[in-house]
Amino acid sequence: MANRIFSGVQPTGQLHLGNYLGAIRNFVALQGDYECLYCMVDMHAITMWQDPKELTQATRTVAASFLAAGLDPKRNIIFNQSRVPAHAELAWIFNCVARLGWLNRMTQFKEKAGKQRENASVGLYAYPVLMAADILVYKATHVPVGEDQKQHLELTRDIAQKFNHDFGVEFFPITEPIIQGEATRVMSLRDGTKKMSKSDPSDYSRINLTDGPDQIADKIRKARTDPHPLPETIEELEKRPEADNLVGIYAALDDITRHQVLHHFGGKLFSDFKAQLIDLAVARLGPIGTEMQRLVKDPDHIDGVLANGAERAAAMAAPILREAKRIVGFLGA
Ligand code: AQP
Repeated sequence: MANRIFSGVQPTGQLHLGNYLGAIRNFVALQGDYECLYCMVDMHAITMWQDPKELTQATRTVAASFLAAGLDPKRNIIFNQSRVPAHAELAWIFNCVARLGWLNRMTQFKEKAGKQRENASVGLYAYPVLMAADILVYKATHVPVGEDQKQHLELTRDIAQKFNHDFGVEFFPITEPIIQGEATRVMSLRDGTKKMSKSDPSDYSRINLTDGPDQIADKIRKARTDPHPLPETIEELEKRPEADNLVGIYAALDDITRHQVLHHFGGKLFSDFKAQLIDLAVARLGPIGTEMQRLVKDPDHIDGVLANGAERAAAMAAPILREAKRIVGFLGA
């Protein structure tokens, strides 16, 4: 089977450095070697309340970030999820394959629902099942994601395996995650033990892709560190979460290893290191932010890209969904 990639980003809130280094940048790197579908997962977004106007706008902004980061809409299929109903249809079949016990173990639901579990939407609970449908409705073989999505990917594999086993077929592939780079889990700039996240109330916890040079510099300067100079070894680094995070970000942005960063900066003061990190981050992220700002001013262009992508995605999904329905025994499939 040909290698095929699917990955999605939720159009919620501000896209940040974690989304970029954990996911979007890898999408760009993979576009030559695989057939790729990249999606704004708006149906996932509404598992938590979204203001309708902001959802529409955020969908365009995520699309703009994909294009600004270097994804070519001709070589890749770029679209928003809700335009291709096959995702929802396959998700229903998978709701009947996945087991409650499997979903009960999902840590993202526990984190997002928190103490308000009884009040969480059914969609938030079923989120990983829809994610499995997103991937398998295209028989995607690989999914580039950040570390936080690993458990959901395992569930996708379990669903594919159970479907194949229950119906005695070899229909869905057992998808492999691609979790690569030196920053697969970028942490908050305020707390090295918490993931950098769109929903963190502190804007200083993250670098947004639309932040200008002054904001990037200010946030990195204020990023929490410990009082010691940078460590000299990886073993020492791993005991210091804030240092580890900044070194990982530097390594990922410069396409080198943490080891190489320490070779250069080990024993130096954080103030020196941060000054270099600011220059690097501004050089790498500045052009993306500027291009995003330009693209969002032309919503017709973005809407055209998404409409075209959805058409191509729907055509690819249709025969796979039809066959899945036939396997299940749905009359008329
Ligand atoms: N901190 C991160 N480090 C590395 N990768 C990350 N990703 C998210 N945060 C980090 C990866 O970005 C892709 C798209 O994420 P998403 O928007 O679909 O999911 P998310 O996890 O909901 O993003 P946030 O920022 O963490 O949002 P909230 O605050 O709502 O929880 C995925 O590949 C993800 O792994």
